[in-house]
Amino acid sequence: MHNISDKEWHFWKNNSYLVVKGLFKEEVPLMSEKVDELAKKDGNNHPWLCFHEMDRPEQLSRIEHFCPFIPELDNILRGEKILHIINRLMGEAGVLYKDRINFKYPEGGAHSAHQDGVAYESSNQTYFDDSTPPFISIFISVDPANQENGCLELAPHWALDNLSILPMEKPRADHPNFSKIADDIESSIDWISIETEPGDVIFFTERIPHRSKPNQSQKSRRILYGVYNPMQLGDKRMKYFEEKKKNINDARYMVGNPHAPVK
Ligand SMILES: O=C(O)CCC(=O)C(=O)O
Repeated sequence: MHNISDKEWHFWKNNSYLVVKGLFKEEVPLMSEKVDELAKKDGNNHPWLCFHEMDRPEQLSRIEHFCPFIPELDNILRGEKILHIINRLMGEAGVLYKDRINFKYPEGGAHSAHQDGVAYESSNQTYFDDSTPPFISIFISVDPANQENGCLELAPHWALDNLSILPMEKPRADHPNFSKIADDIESSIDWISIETEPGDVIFFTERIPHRSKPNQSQKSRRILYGVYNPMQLGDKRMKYFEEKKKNINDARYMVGNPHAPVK
């Protein structure tokens, strides 16, 4: 079990992200196997959701909502090892809100600059609600992620209590639901690249701006993601996916995401 040190806590408070090296190193072969099994079952006749790249619709981009069907990945995303850290960083109990795998195949997969919280508003939950701790995402490297294959890039010095929502734009007339942080704001940020090895975990909040570049290597870059909300808001996971399935191409789900509308 990894106990967050005072130094790590201080860093988290001042930066809204934290890297824990090697947290799931032992689980890498299992994660890799299960992620590959899912990738082979690409298609719309499964209970999980498959999304494809906006500019290469034959190319798998992400899979969501697999936890109820893949116990090995569920155990990782809902296990004590991760919740112990989430609870500490959140300052209260957290619960899994959504599960996804991002596949970034050669030449593809860039994620445009965005803040995740802009996509999480639903019913009485508002953007960047300052009455609750922020939702926390975890990025678990199944493959190495580096400058060449498009690792995660984050805005520097984004304090935990920074509630700024950066101006957005819709740059693609051919994909009117897709949005991202406005270009002039994006280029004014001095982005930091976080390189990871398999098993490393990046924790980051819904408020910190982030992005990633396309994969310019010859191998895929697979990342397992969990998003956690404060338990005081309830266990919202099933409701989130029920709502999403009803209106899968809603603009809310295409904030920064490079995936094509689902037919
Ligand atoms: O996987 C990445 O490179 C970034 C993913 C991301 O920003 C997202 O899924 O919201």
